[in-house]
Amino acid sequence: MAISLSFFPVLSALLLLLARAEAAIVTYDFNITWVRANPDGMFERPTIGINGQWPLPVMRATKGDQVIVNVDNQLGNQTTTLHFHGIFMNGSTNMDGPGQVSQCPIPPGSKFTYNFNASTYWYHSHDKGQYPDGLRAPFIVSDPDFPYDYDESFSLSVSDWYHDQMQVWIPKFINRANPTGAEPVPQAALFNDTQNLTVPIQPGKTYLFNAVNIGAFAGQYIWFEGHNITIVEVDGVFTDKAEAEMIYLGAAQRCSFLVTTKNDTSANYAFVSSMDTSLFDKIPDGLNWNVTGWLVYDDTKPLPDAALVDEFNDFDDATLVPFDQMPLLPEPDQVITLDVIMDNLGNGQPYAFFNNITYVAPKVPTLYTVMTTGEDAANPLVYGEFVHPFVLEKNSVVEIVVNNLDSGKHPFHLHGHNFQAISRSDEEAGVFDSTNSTQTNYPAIPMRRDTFVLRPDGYIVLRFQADNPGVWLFHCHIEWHMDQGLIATMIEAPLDVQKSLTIPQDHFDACAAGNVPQAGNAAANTVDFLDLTGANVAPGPLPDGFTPRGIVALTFSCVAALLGLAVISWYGMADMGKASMEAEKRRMAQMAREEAK
Ligand SMILES: *[C@@H]1O[C@H](CO)[C@@H](O)[C@H](O)[C@H]1NC(C)=O
Ligand SMILES: *[C@@H]1O[C@H](CO)[C@@H](O)[C@H](O)[C@H]1NC(C)=O
Ligand SMILES: *[C@@H]1O[C@H](CO)[C@@H](O)[C@H](O)[C@H]1NC(C)=O
Ligand SMILES: *[C@@H]1O[C@H](CO)[C@@H](O)[C@H](O)[C@H]1NC(C)=O
Ligand SMILES: *[C@@H]1O[C@H](CO)[C@@H](O)[C@H](O)[C@H]1NC(C)=O
Ligand SMILES: *[C@@H]1O[C@H](CO)[C@@H](O)[C@H](O)[C@H]1NC(C)=O
Ligand SMILES: *[C@@H]1O[C@H](CO)[C@@H](O)[C@H](O)[C@H]1NC(C)=O
Ligand SMILES: *[C@@H]1O[C@H](CO)[C@@H](O)[C@H](O)[C@H]1NC(C)=O
Ligand SMILES: *[C@@H]1O[C@H](CO)[C@@H](O)[C@H](O)[C@H]1NC(C)=O
Ligand SMILES: *[C@@H]1O[C@H](CO)[C@@H](O)[C@H](O)[C@H]1NC(C)=O
Ligand SMILES: *[C@@H]1O[C@H](CO)[C@@H](O)[C@H](O)[C@H]1NC(C)=O
Ligand SMILES: [Cu+2]
Repeated sequence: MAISLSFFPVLSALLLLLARAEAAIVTYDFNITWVRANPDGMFERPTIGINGQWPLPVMRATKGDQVIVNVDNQLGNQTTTLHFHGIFMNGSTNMDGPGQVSQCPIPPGSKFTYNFNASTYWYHSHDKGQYPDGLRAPFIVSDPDFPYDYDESFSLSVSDWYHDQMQVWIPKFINRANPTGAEPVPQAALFNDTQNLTVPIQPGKTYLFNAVNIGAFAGQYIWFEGHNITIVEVDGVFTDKAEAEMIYLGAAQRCSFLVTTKNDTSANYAFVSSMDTSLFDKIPDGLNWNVTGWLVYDDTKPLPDAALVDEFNDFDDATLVPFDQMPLLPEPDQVITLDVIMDNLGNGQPYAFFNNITYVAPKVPTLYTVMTTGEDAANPLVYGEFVHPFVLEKNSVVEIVVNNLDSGKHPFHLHGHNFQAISRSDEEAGVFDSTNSTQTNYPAIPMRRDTFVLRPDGYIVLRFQADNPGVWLFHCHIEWHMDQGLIATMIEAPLDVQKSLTIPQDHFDACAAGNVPQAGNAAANTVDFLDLTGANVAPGPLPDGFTPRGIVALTFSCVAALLGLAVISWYGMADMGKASMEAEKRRMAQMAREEAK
């Protein structure tokens, strides 16, 4: 797993003055260590800390600063990496962080330096599904050109929280005893890695909140009682002001907003984040999926309970307009269409797919394949089928269409870029039809961000210009779905990367220490780059004629109530022989008919 760091612009007149001076060098020394923490007050657990502390430090820099992060992996029993989420890593794709993509995972006992220039935001692990274990925090990048006035700013993280470690959860989740791929439901929601957060404020002022969802799974509805909020930035892109009563932040999304306080101090006000329970297969008894904080005008007055909200009326981020008014990019040179499905493979385990391909990490980090395969680096074959590579031409306009053939929401994230989010359908709209002029009626000034939520059984259309040579993942930011393989790899201008990039020695040292090959194609073949023999592959498909989705749907809609989990587990554990599956299918269909009577 890797750790992602997100950067939020924090601005003030003071910073403006400072920033006009020379770009600074900001250095962080991060020993990654196990600590113990109990942020929801219900359970103390081992959590991944930095320099013996958790919550993690909020990283801060000003746009253009050179940031150096010296990582020392002192976990003892896990590799790690850091991903600086939302930072474009323009000219430094090797500093982006995903393990086996742009670097080797950092083995326990090894050191590794990230060195990059801050564009705009959080940081988190991008290795071992690890960031939900605590290795994530906001990264605030101030921009001296921030266009709006405010008096004071706060960073504000929201997240879900699990009591068990990912090394415990992942094998239970991707398991044939969980054939439907039901994601583990978090135990709590957190604000700023705690609950009951109190925020002292003064009347008649304007506060800027840099909010980031650093959670693993749950999207969150966020609102402030008695106060509207004014959105001014999403994912590092300044927007025209937009007033909202409530926002929704999918996993990994950021939003900065202004809150203007009242002129009287007669009461304090709750603010709430509510996990999107539509993502949960079931709501466990006793779960509180909300977390409350308070704007405290007067600390001698009570902190009122949050009022219940009947309906979530969240602001539609697709209607935002970027402050720079950048127009719609021209017609694309390359269109990449990705169909999302969740399904089982022959081992009975649940996986996630783009176009029937589930991501499997290559033997050689993809960037190192770029660097060591000469002209063949422009041939997608060398990266291996299960990396799901797309080679992009320098400066071309690329359109990504994602069709959701699944009934869940997915927050899709592109590394290395903001994309224009030019279309998003409602739920149940079906697949995108590029010949339908209603669907291709794009806004003249589309909003840009780096993470965009795809609705159930609908589609999104994204555009960006390939002006950042490097290796960039495109993936769902729900950690469970990443672990299930919902990832494709954009290999942007690989021959340019070869010419311009130098990889520092400590990056190779991490490979050597972890016995990871550093050269050749995805199979580590350094002689014949087009020979992928021995490359990592996904498990084989289910036998012909077997349709687990049908059975799974039946199991849930009709049979679960009758037979309970025993049937689901039986299904998962059963031999995947065709005859027995067909028999089971008939049995289920029969039961469904009986149930319907
Ligand atoms: C926050 O307050 C609620 C209600 O009093 C309480 O149940 C919960 O344990 C508190 N959380 C923490 C982390 O103290
Ligand atoms: C990191 O760990 C090393 C070795 O234990 C220690 O010498 C150093 O002071 C630590 N650095 C920080 C910033 O805590
Ligand atoms: C790694 O170490 C932590 C802290 O001691 C421990 O809680 C965890 O179970 C260990 N993980 C594995 C996979 O052994
Ligand atoms: C970072 O900025 C410095 C100074 O502006 C520049 O010399 C350097 O090339 C930049 N690094 C990258 C990776 O772009
Ligand atoms: C959240 O925590 C960060 C780091 O401790 C702090 O700087 C920030 O002010 C906190 N935000 C709020 C709203 O209290
Ligand atoms: C918030 O905005 C809505 C409409 O956008 C408006 O009806 C409501 O009165 C506003 N509330 C406050 C507290 O300003
Ligand atoms: C507070 O008072 C100032 C000055 O009288 C006024 O401009 C402002 O609109 C008031 N703010 C609110 C939220 O009522
Ligand atoms: C969480 O908040 C929502 C919105 O107010 C409410 O409908 C729901 O009942 C709350 N859940 C719990 C467990 O309190
Ligand atoms: C995925 O597989 C199904 C069933 O074999 C097939 O109908 C479909 O066309 C495939 N989709 C893609 C994008 O290849
Ligand atoms: C075109 O798309 C719109 C919006 O999704 C839909 O309502 C309409 O039925 C489509 N038209 C055709 C001819 O498919
Ligand atoms: C990367 O930098 C080049 C110029 O050095 C610029 O043209 C391009 O727009 C940048 N790309 C991104 C994504 O920031
Ligand atoms: Cu997803």
